[in-house]
Amino acid sequence: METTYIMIKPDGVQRGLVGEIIGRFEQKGLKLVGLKSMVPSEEIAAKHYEVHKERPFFPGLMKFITSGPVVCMAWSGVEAIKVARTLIGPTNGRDAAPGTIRGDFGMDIGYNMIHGSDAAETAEFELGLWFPEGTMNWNYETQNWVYEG
Ligand code: IDP
Ligand code: MG
Repeated sequence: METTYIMIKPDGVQRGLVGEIIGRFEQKGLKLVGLKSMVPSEEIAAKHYEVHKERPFFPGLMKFITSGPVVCMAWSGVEAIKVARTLIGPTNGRDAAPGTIRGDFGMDIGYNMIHGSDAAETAEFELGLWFPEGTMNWNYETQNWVYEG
């Protein structure tokens, strides 16, 4: 079991896609272990995107991410990090296949509606950053019908 950090970005909230996006993770069979909404501070946004700080798009990315509410989520499951990235699709919505979130709803590289951790170490870092209070431990009864073994 893995837990991944997923975040609906301000464009996803502004466009009324919160329910649609959460529904896709839920229907896939992932388990929701954290959910909240906030307007990110400059500080948390800069830490989250620290790896991109030298990139030309960084100032625009900071302005975008701090511009309004985001929805912060933690989802668990077998290989949850990879599964979530597959549901999300590639960075540029114009390259993303139909059926993926970015492929179905996006036309842009920056405004791509959603973030998903890309590896185990980044998931751990991002979950600690956005959910310092920790995530929920609950008995997901449906799991017995999602996984055979
Ligand atoms: P990812 O979200 O698919 O993992 P990253 O390369 O990690 O993509 O980039 C982080 C975020 O920075 C992207 O989701 C997107 O919002 C933004 N971004 C990445 N590349 C560009 C770009 O070339 N122009 C504008 N924004 C970008
Ligand atoms: Mg990334």
